[in-house]
Amino acid sequence: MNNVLVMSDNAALVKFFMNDVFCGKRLINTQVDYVYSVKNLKPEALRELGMRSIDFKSDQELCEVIARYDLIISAHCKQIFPEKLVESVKCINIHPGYNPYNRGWYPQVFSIINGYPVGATIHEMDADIDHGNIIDQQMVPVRSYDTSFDVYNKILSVEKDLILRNIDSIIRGDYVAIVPSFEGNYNSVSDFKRMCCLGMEHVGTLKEHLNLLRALTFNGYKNAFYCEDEKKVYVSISFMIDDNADG
Ligand code: 0FX
Repeated sequence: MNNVLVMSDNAALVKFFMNDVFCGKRLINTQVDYVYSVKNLKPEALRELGMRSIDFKSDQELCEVIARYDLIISAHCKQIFPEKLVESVKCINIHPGYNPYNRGWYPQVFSIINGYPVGATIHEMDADIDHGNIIDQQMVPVRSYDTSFDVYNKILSVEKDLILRNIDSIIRGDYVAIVPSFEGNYNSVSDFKRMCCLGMEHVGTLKEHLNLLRALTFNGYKNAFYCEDEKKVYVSISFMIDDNADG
């Protein structure tokens, strides 16, 4: 019997794991538990899925996990996995970026700005963030009029394809993982927040400014802003595409 722990702070991905990945024949020899990280401040949707939180900063919880599980799958998880964990149990990360480009937070936001490839990666975890050997990955195309939201939705779709394509070999442990050929770069959530404050005197090309605004446009979030009359003015951008270019 394999004991698998799925750790995720993303309810859509958890539903996918429950309904489409760990279902039917895959459950014959596999016991799967689902947890979210203690850092998650809005866990209601995950609780509704029957999940409980876990805190890897608690040595007791960490030791219980190490003793119980053969495989841990991290899927958009907000807590960093400690070195002791990744060195004791096989830990695999599903990451919404094309490693090693723009490792860390919100890869598509940074890719829209710096032009680095973006997509999804499944990789072995080591003590650095989004850093281990790559099991499989796929790029998504980014058009000049895609917002962060548009690219993110393409990434989620590719992530699901990658999971289905690799899950059996991950459980069997007979996949081939490749060492990334360079270190890549890392972006933090503070890098993202700094970008959200628009420098109104900033000088750049129109393309650079369009890229900045579409990188910060994501349905449901207020990101880019400037201040006027002691108020924050939030800015997002929309593009309208006319298929009939001659019309
Ligand atoms: O589930 P997830 O997509 O995962 C994110 C990071 O992309 C991932 O690299 C990290 N390992 C994980 C812990 O967090 O998280 P989310 O639902 O918070 O964000 C989804 C997208 O929403 C993000 O790519 C950009 C956008 N977003 C998110 C926040 C919180 C914004 O545009 N503004 C925001 O304030």
